[in-house]
Amino acid sequence: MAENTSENVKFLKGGPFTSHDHGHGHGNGGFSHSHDHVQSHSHDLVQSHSHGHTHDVLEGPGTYTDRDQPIYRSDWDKRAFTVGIGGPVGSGKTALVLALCQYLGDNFGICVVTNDIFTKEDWQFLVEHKALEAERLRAVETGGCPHAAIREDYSLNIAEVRDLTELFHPDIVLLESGGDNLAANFSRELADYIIYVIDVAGGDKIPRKGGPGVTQSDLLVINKTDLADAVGASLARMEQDAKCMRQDGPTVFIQAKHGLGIPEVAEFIVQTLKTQRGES
Ligand SMILES: Nc1nc2c(ncn2[C@@H]2O[C@H](COP(=O)(O)OP(=O)(O)OP(=O)(O)O)[C@@H](O)[C@H]2O)c(=O)[nH]1
Ligand SMILES: [Mg+2]
Repeated sequence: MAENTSENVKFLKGGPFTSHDHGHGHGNGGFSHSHDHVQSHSHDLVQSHSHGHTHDVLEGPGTYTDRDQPIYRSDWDKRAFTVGIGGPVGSGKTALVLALCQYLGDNFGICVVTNDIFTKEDWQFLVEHKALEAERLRAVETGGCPHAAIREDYSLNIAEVRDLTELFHPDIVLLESGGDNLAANFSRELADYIIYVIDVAGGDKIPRKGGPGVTQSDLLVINKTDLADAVGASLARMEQDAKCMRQDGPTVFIQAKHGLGIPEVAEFIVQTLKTQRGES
């Protein structure tokens, strides 16, 4: 395994001076981008601000059954299967990424891209814990609201996935979003499979509060079940609310830090990978 140093891992920085050629702009100070879309899309942006990106104004949280479906594609040799892992700050996204690398790493080629606002903290954590060879771990510094880099202008992340695919031909690239709020969710054009991580410590109200991550992710993960008693959270209530908010879409309870529930999460990922690659 290669030595884990900051020198042998790429660290990218987003910002207003990055410029690519693309058909639509986002009203963010000249930051436009290009990517090879399998499907074209448009953004119905109601508001435009000048703080780095624009915000979608949501009419509602959407529903699991009507969520954007995975985009059919066959360019796996250019862009590996991507798993987006989003969720509020501190819910356990990085702990889940580490656990998935450890669980899947022997049987699947894995790479990881972390997103942080102004640091490379999560990348550092994964390097220090030897989640993978350091070369397979990349950090994107988003420099703004994290959801911009996973939904509105995900060109930096797509570029990383393409580069990692060319270098390592991985089966799976795990993309960790920066910690965000309940309004954030991955673009389907970036993530083939979308996991949203919330935690018990946030209170058992979180599933019923909804938001696109809770309602429209392919898999809702509820982490830190070991803390339920400490914070007075009812897991049964969370399960019931999640079921209701997601029209019976899947929810898995885990303890990422202790490796509990990880095989179940991994199984969802692998099944979807096989289905999308036409292997099952
Ligand atoms: N008790 C408990 N703590 C956990 C569990 N999983 C993660 N943690 C802890 O929760 C804290 C936050 O975990 P992270 O994995 O950094 O969370 P994150 O969602 O990646 O955080 P950001 O990227 O900063 O948004 C860390 O101190 C973890 O050790 C768990 O299952 N149980
Ligand atoms: Mg993290």
